[in-house]
Amino acid sequence: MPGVTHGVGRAPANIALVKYWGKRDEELNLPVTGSLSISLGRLGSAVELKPTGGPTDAVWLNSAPLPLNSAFAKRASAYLDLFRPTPGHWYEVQARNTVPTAAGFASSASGFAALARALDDLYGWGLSTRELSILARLGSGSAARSLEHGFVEWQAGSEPDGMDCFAERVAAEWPALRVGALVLCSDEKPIGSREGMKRSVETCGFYREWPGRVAEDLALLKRAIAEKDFAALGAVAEANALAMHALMAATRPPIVYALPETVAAMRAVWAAREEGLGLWFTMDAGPNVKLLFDAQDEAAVRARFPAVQVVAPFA
Ligand code: 2P0
Repeated sequence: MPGVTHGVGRAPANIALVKYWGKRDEELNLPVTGSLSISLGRLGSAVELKPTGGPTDAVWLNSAPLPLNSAFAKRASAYLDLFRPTPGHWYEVQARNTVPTAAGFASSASGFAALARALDDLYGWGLSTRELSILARLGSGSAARSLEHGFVEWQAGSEPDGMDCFAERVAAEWPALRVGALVLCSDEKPIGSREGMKRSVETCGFYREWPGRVAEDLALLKRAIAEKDFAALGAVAEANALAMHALMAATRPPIVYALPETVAAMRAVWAAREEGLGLWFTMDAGPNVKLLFDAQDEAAVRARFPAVQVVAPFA
């Protein structure tokens, strides 16, 4: 388009309270089940996108050029292949994470959601949030949930082309909700989510139980959100994360992300709860733990977990 020189986009990171683990279509990132997340407000990604002369794409992360064979640069280029007006039309991607780098929050979701917004801005498509969610999903499944703030539900859909597979905001505000990141290890994980969930679908003996479990957990979570029942929200999120990690452990070869520090943090949460503190956790495809609590308990949580990084999703 003449005169259009660059596009920009921003998107929040998100943490799933009911998890996505397994696809029915690997090319379109269509999930087996729905999922429901909380977006992390200002923490996320910002992307600036410019067509360039080439001879390749140039991908930058936090002002540093990424090697073209790095995982993120390869995934970004493969995604941009879907949109090049002509072969050999190259882009410069300047991605910035506004998540503290070591905070342990996934950046691929906010990165691809921000990139979808930057493409929409560059080409002036004027896409709806629903259409942007579909577009972002093609880069990374969980990116479908990073187009909105607050609670976001991603519908699994059933159409083979995925046009009914997008995420939408759940109409609810919960200003006192806090998410705390406990960064226990920032080494690269032994196996990425993409490969791990594929392996679980193919080899986990009770993967067939998972869709029913997710359907129940989604219903419980939506009721907890509607009723502002924090204990119910925490209980379903923690149980769903543990069920996902059980699927991972029952995968062949097994996938175990937890480290001794992860188990110690889980036990510390349970001990705090025994003593009456309203504290729950969730975990993703890695060893770090995310705490869920109410703002009124922040001092008590910080006293037990001095290194916690606290996020107020509705601030
Ligand atoms: C989630 N995770 O719901 C789950 C919980 C990890 C554990 O979504 O292959 O990076 O790009 O669709 O989105 C991570 O998976 O995988 C993820 P792809 P993605 O947040």
